[in-house]
Amino acid sequence: MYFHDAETLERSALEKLQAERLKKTIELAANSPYYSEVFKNNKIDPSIIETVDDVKKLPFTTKEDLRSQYPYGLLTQSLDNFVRLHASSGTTGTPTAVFYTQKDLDTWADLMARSMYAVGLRKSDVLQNMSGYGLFTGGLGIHYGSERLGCLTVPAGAGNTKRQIKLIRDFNVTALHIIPSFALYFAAKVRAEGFDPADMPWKIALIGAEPHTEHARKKIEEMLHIKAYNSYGLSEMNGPGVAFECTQQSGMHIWEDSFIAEIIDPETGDPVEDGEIGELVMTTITREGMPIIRYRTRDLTRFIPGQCKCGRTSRRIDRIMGRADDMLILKGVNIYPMQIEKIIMGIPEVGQNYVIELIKEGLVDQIRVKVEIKEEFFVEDMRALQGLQKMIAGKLRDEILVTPRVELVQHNSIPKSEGKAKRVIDLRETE
Ligand code: ADP
Ligand code: K
Ligand code: ZN
Repeated sequence: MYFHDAETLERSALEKLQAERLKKTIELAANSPYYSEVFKNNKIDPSIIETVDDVKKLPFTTKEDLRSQYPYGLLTQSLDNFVRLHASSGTTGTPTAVFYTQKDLDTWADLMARSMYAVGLRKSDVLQNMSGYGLFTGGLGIHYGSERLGCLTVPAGAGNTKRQIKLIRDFNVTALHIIPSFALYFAAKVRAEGFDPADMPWKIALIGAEPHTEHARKKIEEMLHIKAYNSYGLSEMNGPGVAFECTQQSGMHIWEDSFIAEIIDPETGDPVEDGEIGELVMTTITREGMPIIRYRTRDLTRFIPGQCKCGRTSRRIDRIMGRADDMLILKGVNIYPMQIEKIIMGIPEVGQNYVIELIKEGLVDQIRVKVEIKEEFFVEDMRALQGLQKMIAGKLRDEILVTPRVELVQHNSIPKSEGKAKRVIDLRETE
């Protein structure tokens, strides 16, 4: 049933383990130029940690801190002990670099293998990794995890859908790792190549790396005839394999024997009430080369109360609502891109892609949602299109409380990137 004993540890035993590992982490981190300074200034040493809750006594680490320490400021050992580096994809600015010792890579591969096991993958599976390789952790991270589990692993990389389909058919691929915004596009391509997704050998898709809604997941599952599981991670915490859904599909288990997770109010830094939405803060407790303490992920989510039916004791987080950086403020109302996705993905006429543009109308900010419409609905009948446009704008207003501009565009007319989708584009300076 489970890949590792830690998945079902009693809470008290798990928290004791976390506290021990946190103590050890502080000891290790003190060897890095950055934390030795931070600890000195804040009078921090391992003795202040008695329970896992004492993590709150430690200062936060932000993306800016990592940037200011670029590249080596957080390393606890001399560079010759490191064997790999990754960098965040830089979706929101200058990248940050993360370094791994061989032991760190082994820990990561184990966590990844555990994650894949939790959704039903076994060594008899054949996994095709359709995410880009390179500095992005979704390539090698998934790859080594899949090998660790014993799956035959096809390092297809991103793009070239024709070749992807051939590999899948030739090698009887049973599992895909694919970015959600690409998955819908891919499903359409499979049909366009003359194949019925129902006849393909795949059963399981690992989707993640970017925010997506439950609607998008359902759409992916229907269009590809596959079970899709949410995979969460970030390079600062290794990469994928931080939190993962199990077959229950009811939230992502955080691997708490490796990470301490908190959810805070991004404004005050205080913990939110259990079940409330806030910013996820993570501390590594099994990483030796580059431990990171109380990292402000900028990702918004909540702890799901209660225990999962699968029997794992680790807490679960809800799907990521978006990044704090992606929040739009319009007429005083906070709007998250995922609220918009939730609505438009639920409309049958809507195709695979959309983009939210931030524009200026006169002196005020406005948003324009460009939505691709399925081929069969993109009729020449202006009146029908206007009706659709109005309906979408109305549904969006009900959700986000302001009425956005809605522009309907033809199927496949919004450029599709092979990596993470850019959902919000700021055009206020350019239009
Ligand atoms: P970048 O910040 O440049 O995208 P990473 O490649 O490290 O850097 O990506 C990590 C980020 O990707 C996370 O902080 C989160 O915002 C997003 N992300 C990763 N997995 C998911 C997921 N399953 N759902 C939503 N967002 C995700
Ligand atoms: K195998
Ligand atoms: Zn579960």
